[in-house]
Amino acid sequence: MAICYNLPVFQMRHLKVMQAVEDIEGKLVRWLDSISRALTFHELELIKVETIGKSGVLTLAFKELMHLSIDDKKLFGERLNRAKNSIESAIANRLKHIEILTITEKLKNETLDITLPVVNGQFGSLHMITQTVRRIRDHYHSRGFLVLDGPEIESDFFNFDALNIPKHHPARQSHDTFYLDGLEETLLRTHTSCVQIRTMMKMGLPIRMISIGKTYRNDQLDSTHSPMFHQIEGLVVDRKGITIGHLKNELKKFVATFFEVDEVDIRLRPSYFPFTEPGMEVDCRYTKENGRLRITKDGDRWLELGGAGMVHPNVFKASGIEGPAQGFAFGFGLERLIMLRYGISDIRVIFDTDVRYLQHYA
Ligand code: FA5
Repeated sequence: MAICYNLPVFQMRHLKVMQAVEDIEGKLVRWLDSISRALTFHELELIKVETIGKSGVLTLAFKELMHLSIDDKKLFGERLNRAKNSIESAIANRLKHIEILTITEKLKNETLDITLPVVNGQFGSLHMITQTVRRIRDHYHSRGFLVLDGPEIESDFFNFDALNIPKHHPARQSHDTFYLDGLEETLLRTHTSCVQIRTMMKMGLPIRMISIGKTYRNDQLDSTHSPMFHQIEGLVVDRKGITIGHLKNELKKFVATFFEVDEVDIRLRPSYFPFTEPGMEVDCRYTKENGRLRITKDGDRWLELGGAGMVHPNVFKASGIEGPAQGFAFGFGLERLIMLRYGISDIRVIFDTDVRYLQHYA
């Protein structure tokens, strides 16, 4: 409708706004259609700027309302608001849709085609820890051991008390423990011996199991210590007939498989672990050839591998084992074994992300 310029001012304003509102309502279908077909955030932004943006046609029309009578304000205000609401909700809906489209497209482009040929002949490889864990698991599986897991976040009870290490026992000092903030008596396990207790409580006798997993101690990182390391725990228990001889035999078999040698010589040296009686340190014979370590039964030196012993009666008691019980347990540090086998002199190499190491030891 054309505006007639000899009308009074208030009527002219009325007509101007009415024309603007009709214009907007006429274009609304086209805008909504463009919004519903927009494929990018940019396209949506352009429509928003044209309509409800700072200088958009609807915003300007709203500004004109203030010059109108109350009735006109109400009438045109309602019509403008209806148009504005439908534009806003259409934009919001389309925005969600475009977000999904964008993510889907991104995922499609990031898909890894595993059928593509390998570039430069560079294959991935298993980390030495994974390789070693698998080898040790295979060895014990073949000897009829169950492979069990335990939680890394433990209670004081399983990590210490049940293993005959009550509060204020000096042995707690040698395990510099990470306690969890705000959780009383909850800690990161300092050794895998807690799995002994959990297994005895759950399974009863007889038991023939190993457990391999992460352990944590507040030790300074240096060439032989890491605050996070892995341990292998072994436990064999029955009502009777399990002796130190069985322990020694099992250790010999493990060392021979692990170091891929036919014969090994093992020495059990008296030591103290509160959860064993007697407790012992496990050494094995080796020799050094051209600076490299070689495990051999004729070696002239002894290498320390870990701890072992016969399970202490207090441990059976804490685990709820009633009646006669006899058994042995052992515990080794996985990284120390890896260092010996691969000839690594610094434990940090194992945790380093240097691809050259990973490729070298693959
Ligand atoms: C123990 O942890 C006993 N639970 C082992 C055991 C099990 C004894 C069953 C008897 C019967 P020990 O604190 O010595 O013992 O630790 C065992 C091995 O973990 C050590 O011989 C060493 O190889 C490894 N180890 C200990 N602390 C660290 C560390 N910070 N970094 C890397 N390896 C470590």
